[in-house]
Amino acid sequence: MTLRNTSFLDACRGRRPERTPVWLMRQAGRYLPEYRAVRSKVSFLELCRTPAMAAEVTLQPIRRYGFDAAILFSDILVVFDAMGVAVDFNPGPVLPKAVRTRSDIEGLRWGDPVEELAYVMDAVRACKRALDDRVPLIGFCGAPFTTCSYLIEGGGSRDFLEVKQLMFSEPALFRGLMANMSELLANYLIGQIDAGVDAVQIFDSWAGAVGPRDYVEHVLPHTRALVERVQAHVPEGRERVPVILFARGNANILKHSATVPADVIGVDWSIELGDAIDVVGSDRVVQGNLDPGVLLGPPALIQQRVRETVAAGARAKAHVFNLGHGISRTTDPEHAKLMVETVHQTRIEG
Ligand code: 1CP
Repeated sequence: MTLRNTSFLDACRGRRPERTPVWLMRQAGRYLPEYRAVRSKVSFLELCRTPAMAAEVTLQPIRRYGFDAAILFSDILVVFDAMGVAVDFNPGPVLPKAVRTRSDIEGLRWGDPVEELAYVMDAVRACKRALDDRVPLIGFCGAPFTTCSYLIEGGGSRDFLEVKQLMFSEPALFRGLMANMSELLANYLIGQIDAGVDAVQIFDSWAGAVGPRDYVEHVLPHTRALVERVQAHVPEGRERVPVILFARGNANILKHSATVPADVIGVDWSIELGDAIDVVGSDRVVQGNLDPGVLLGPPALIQQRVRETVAAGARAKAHVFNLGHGISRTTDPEHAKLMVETVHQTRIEG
C-alpha cells in the first residue's frame, strides 16, 4: 500500500514537502454539522466503541476539507477500559470514583490494552480501509500526567490540588502510578501502530498545571520513557512511525519537553511559533500553533494569521500546520475551510 499524500509524514520525518501539511486537533467533532447528526443518534462512548461509526466520523473532515492527515476518532480516556475504571462523558469526562488513596492505586488493574481495547484496534483497521491510502492516519493517547490527572481528580480540574497533594506528599506512590501508566500507554500506542496507524500523537494537555521544576522532576521522566519505548518499536514490514509530543499550557516547559527526542514537537498558542523554534532549535520539526480563537474572527484576519504562522514555520526543519489546541465547538465550518486553503496556497520563499 502506498499513500497518495505523504506531505504530513515527510514533514514528520524532517523532509520539507512542497506544500505545508495541515490537520487539526479535534478536527472530527462538534463544530461539524455531520458530526452532530451522528451524535444525535448515539452516545459519545458508543461512538468510540463502534468501529464503523468511529471510522465514519474520522473521515468526515477529510472529505469536507482535504486535510493532509486523519486522526482516529476516540478519546484519551477510553484507556481506562483496560484498567477497570469507569468514566462517563457529559460531555466532559466524569469518573464515578476517583483514584486517590494508596489502596485505590494498589487496587488498579493493569490490563493488556490490545486485548481490552480491541474496539480501538478494530477502529484503526476500519479507518485505514475507509481512507484507502488517501492520507495517513494518526493514532494517539494522553501522556502519563494528563491521563493520571483525570484518574486522580475524577474529571477535569482547575487547580489540580488532588494531583499535587499526591505528588508532593506521596512521591513514591505517585511515581509508581506514573510509571505503570507510561508502560500501559506505550503498549496501547504500539497496539495502534501494529493495527496500522502511520504516526502517533501524545497529548499532554495539562502539563502546564505544574511549574517547570516539578514538570522536570515528576512528569517528564515518564513522558520520555513513553516516547522512547514507542520509538523503539518498528512495525513488521514498515518504517518506524513518527511520534508527536504535544505538551500544553505553559511556554516555560517547552525547553524541557523538547529534550525528549520526539520526532515532532507540538507547540501550543501561548508562544509565537518563531520564539518556539528558537527554544527547540531549528533542527527540529514543529507542529502548530494558531490560536483556535482566531478562527472565530473575520476571514481577512484568518488569512493574515495563517500566512504569518506558515512563514514563521519556515525556519524549522519542517512544519506541520495545526492549531495551538483543539478547534472550538463554535467555529464556523467555512472558516476552517478558508484556513486549510490558505495554508495550502502559502508558499515559503527561498
Ligand atoms: O459530546 C461529544 O461529542 C463529546 C465531545 C468530545 C469529543 C468530540 C470528547 C469528550 N472527546 C472528543 C474526541 C477527542 N478527544 C479526540 C478525537 C479526535 C480528533 O482530534 O478529532 C481527541 C484526540 C481527544 C483527546 C482528548 N480528550 C484530550 C486531549 C486533547 C485536548 O483537547 O486537550 C483531552 C484533554 C480529552 C478529555 C476530554 N474528552 C471529552 C472532552 C470534552 C474532554 C476535555 C474535558 C476537559 O477539558 O477536561
